[in-house]
Amino acid sequence: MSSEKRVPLEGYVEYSPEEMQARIKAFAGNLKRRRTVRDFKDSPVARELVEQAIIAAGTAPSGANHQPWHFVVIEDADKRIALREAAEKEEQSFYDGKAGAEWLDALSPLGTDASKPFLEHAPVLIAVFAQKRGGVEAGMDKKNYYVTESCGIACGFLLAALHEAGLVTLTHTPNPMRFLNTLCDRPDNEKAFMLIVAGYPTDDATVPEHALIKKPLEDITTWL
Ligand code: IYR
Repeated sequence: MSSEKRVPLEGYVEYSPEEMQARIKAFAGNLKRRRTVRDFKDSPVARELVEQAIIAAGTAPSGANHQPWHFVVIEDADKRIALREAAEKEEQSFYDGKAGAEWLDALSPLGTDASKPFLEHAPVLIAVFAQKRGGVEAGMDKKNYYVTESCGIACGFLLAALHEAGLVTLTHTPNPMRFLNTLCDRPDNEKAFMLIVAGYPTDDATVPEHALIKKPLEDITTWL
């Protein structure tokens, strides 16, 4: 039985066709400048920027609108050091062979290794947790749906928002991420989904050339 109640659509803005073209070009052009950065300054980030970015992430569509995510913002220096130590331990075994030859080969143009100094030096780490159970309001305990898809979209919004604010980011997925539950004091029914590092790039920050290769439109699109 449906308990549906409907309200008028509010907030829709109709643009002229010219405005639409200009807006989408500006938006795409802006996102095109986003790079994953690993060289962070230790300059602090204003809390309001992170809060607004999380507000943006929290508007993502989700299964049954249950919003199956929780964002833990880690600013505390001791916590960042502890996180670096725990992540580097996992990464060491990953790079020492657990990853397998094909994976390590795929990573070689990025030049990544087990050393993760940015986890200590970047001012903000956002650990995103995925919730198996929850509901449309905090404290509910219903089954959540499409949790991975929902959290993936929310992380996309979060990355876009932080970029829009003028910060640089790194999506980091230490594997396994169980240690994040303890470190962030999150319950067992939540699973660490992604760690997003945010801050300002150092003046001499570099990115791998490999990262500049983006598939052209015709390679990623089919029109029927
Ligand atoms: N989590 C590891 C390995 C890694 C995996 C992928 I796939 C990347 O695109 C980048 C890194 C690390 O952070 O080094």
